[in-house]
This record gives sequence, structure tokens and C-alpha cells, in this order.
Amino acid sequence: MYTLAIDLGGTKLSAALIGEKHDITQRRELPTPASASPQSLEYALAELTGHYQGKAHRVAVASTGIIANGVLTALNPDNLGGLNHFPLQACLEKLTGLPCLVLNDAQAAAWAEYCLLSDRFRHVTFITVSTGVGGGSVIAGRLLTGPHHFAGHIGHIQADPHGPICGCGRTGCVEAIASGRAIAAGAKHDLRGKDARAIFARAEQGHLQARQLIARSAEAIAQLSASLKALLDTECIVLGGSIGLAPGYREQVEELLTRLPPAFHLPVYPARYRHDAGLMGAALWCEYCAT
Ligand code: ADP
Ligand code: BMX
Ligand code: ZN
Repeated sequence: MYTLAIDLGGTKLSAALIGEKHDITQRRELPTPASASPQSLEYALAELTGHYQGKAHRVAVASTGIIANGVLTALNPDNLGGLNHFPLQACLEKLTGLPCLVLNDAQAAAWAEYCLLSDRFRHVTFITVSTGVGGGSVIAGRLLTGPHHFAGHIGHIQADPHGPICGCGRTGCVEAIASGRAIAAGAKHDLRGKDARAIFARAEQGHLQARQLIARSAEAIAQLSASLKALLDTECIVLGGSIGLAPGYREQVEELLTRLPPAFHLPVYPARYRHDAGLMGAALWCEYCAT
């Protein structure tokens, strides 16, 4: 019995089969189409799911965006090339002929990482620093989704009232300062036009502006983590996404947290499922909902 797990992010679209023992096989990845046209996303999903025909009995999706009743609504459409509305569940059910469950990507990853930590903690918050900044919290063993499926959209908490305008319409959101897109947007002079991955590579070589862009991102995530402790009394933060998992980034966040008053200190762990936290979380959530 296999679950076809799909993770739709602002940059990449991944899929894998997840078995009963939670083994991950046949992982594939495509770039997320950067287009406001729903057809482009449907074609990409058709290409991806085509490889798994007849191999799974259900589909579990972790997706960027606010996910209500299987429909994706972007809070920050810029992350999806302007696309702001997509009937994800209906589209995948049509493409695969299988039942499909959809959950926000960071909420899904939070569930997966909580499942690994539940012997030690009952209050866990996951933060992805990736194309955007997303989050999910499990409090007292329950995943918070909220009445409008909006819980965890912590990338849109204000970090700086004088900061850049975010794609969601607010000013100075954490996402507008710390995300991969924000790091790239902040790049000037010789770094202009480079993506976050390239900026990390330059920082490793000692490039001052690259280091400053990354430090600004890490500072916003450290402050966000402290605010989440104040709000939820979360016992730890789990950091994921390609930026959250980039070498040295988590350590910077941890170090910046130690400069705050002790009441705000909390451990920051790397996602143990690494880049597969969303995939695994969607499959585990599907399993949990079925019991
Ligand atoms: P998604 O948002 O689709 O889930 P990722 O978690 O890979 O995808 O995040 C994409 C962002 O991470 C992009 O801004 C990209 O430039 C950046 N990125 C990808 N790989 C790395 C890396 N090795 N180090 C730092 N940043 C990276
Ligand atoms: C945005 C928002 C969240 C998402 C987060 C991380 C959109 C399209 N997405 O804040 O729902 O969880 O980005 O997404 O509004 P990722 O693509 O970086 O994984
Ligand atoms: Zn915002």
C-alpha cells in the first residue's frame, strides 16, 4: 500500500512513493512553473504524476498557500509566478483517479517533525525558510490549522515597519526580509540578479554583502522564533527549507537567539526529514486522518 506524496513549493515540485514503513522511494523533482496560468501547473502535475500511474492507492499533498477544501489560495501570489487560485485536490483526483488530501506545506512538515520528536516534546513549531517563509505548530499534540486554514502563516508577521512591501500586501513581513526571494531581491551591485543559492555560495567565499543578506534573514528568523515562544510557549523550533537547511544558517539563528533575554531562548533543530519533511508530513497526516 503506497501513498503518492507530492510537495508543491514556490520553486520546486517533488513527489515520491511512501510505503507502510514510511520508506521513501521513486522520488522525482521538477521546477514549479513560474506562471500565473493554472494550465501550466496542471501540465506539470500531469507530467509528475504520470510516472506513478498504478503504483499508489491515494495521493497526499503538501502545498504552499492557504489550503481550504482542497483549493490553493496564495497569500503571496508572487511566490507562484502570480498564480493565486488553483483547485489542487480536484486536479489531482482527475489526473490520478485516486482520492487526494491536501494540506499546507509547512503545516505538513510540522506534523512530520513532531511525529519524530513526540517522545520529548508536545509543543513543536516548524519554520521553512525557502521561496517564502512558512510555518506550522503542533501544540499539545494537535496540529494547528485554524478556522480559516491560516494558522502558521508566520512569514507574514511584521518584522520591520520600514521594511520592503511583501507580496501579500503588508509592509515588512518576515517573508519580505528572510525568504529566498527576499535575499535575492535585496542583492545589489555584483550580486544583482543572483538567486539565494548563488548568494549562499558567495557568502561561503567571504563576500561581505552576501553575508549581510544572510545575516539579515537569520536575524528575522531568530526574532520570529522568540515571538513564537512568547505566543505559543513552543518547546523548540525545527528549521527546514533549502535556506533553513543551508550549512551554517541554523547555527546563526541559534546564536542570535542567545543574545535575547533567557525567557526567549529555545532550541532550534534541523528538520530530520530534511527536504522531504513536506512529503512525509502529507503522507503521515493522511494516515492519521484515516485512523
Ligand atoms: P520550495 O520553496 O519550492 O519548497 P526550496 O526549499 O528549495 O523550495 O527553497 C527555494 C529557495 O532556496 C530558492 O530561493 C533557492 O535559491 C534557495 N536554495 C536552493 N538551494 C539552496 C542551497 N543549497 N543553499 C541556499 N539556498 C538554496
Ligand atoms: C508563503 C505562503 C505559505 C507557504 C510559505 C512557504 C503562498 C503561495 N505561500 O508564505 O502558504 O507555506 O510561503 O512556501 O502564499 P514555500 O514555497 O517557500 O515552501
Ligand atoms: Zn507578507
